[in-house]
Amino acid sequence: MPPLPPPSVPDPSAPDVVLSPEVAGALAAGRPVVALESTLLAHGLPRPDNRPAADRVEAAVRAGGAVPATIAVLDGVPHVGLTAGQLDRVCEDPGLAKLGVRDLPVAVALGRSGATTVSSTALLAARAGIAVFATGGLGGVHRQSADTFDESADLVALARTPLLVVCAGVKSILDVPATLERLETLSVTVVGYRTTTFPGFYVADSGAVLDWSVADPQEAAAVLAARQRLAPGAVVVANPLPAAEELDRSLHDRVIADALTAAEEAGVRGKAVTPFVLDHLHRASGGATLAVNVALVLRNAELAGRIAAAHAALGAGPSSR
Ligand code: PSU
Ligand code: MN
Repeated sequence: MPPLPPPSVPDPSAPDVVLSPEVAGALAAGRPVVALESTLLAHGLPRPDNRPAADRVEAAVRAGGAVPATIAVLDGVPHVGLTAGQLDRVCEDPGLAKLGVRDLPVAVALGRSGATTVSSTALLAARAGIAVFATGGLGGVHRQSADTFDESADLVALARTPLLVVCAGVKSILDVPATLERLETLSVTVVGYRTTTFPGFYVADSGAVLDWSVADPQEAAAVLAARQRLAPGAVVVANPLPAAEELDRSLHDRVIADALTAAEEAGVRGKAVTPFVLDHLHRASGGATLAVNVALVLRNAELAGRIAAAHAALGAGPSSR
């Protein structure tokens, strides 16, 4: 019997990314599309609450006027736009890998599956021709970074990836001022949405001040179009929760301090830190951080849909080819 070819040999004719029919049709017609990441589903929200959240986030993008394209790698294939069954896989598999940009070649070459972070989602979205992306909170500089060197790969990825990302700031488990300094160094454009205070993820205001704000989706789309003409790299639109919806401040400060101590004591390192801390917060707050996390992602998804629609109407950039 002739030997079977080794399963890990990549097919040189295989596309880099597979677009769902709906996403491919929208991009070809110049209709607005919003990329969504899957790490926030698989590693940021607990099972089984993550599965209905995935549908609600996609529905929020549609409510904003765009087609949602959730991104994940399944059996070595980067998918842009997932079926319901593929979303089930992402949300149900407790062993699903967390893939940053550096992990993508391994997953693709070896036929593995994984959820994509902000960094790898942005890269795959840009490759697919999608210019607008929604998430919860960006990764950034961790509070003990002077000792651990722990800084999310999201930051350097945004420095070189041409797209706009809507977020509620950076996760407040991080060192927010240090993260803003790094975004400045990396020349990532940061604008507040109707505010010049940088949001604090679970809370409306991180205390940090921004130089710029945009007043509506049209202004955000215009900033994206200008960035696309002028320089590679991303535009961050920081969209705060309304004060009435934020997490109680004293609960916020207490559970975050506890979660960071627990991570330290458990010796958690590397890419396990963020999922560990988020999970600790969801349990320590009795689900309060989970509810706020989902609420802010939904708001970001809807705003991203509106910005993508405004950007498509400009007739500029990859999403309106
Ligand atoms: N936003 C959320 N929840 C999350 C994340 C973002 O509301 O879980 C994820 C994103 O995928 C982001 C990642 O890229 O956390 C950052 O992980 P790290 O700190 O290991 O770079
Ligand atoms: Mn890290």
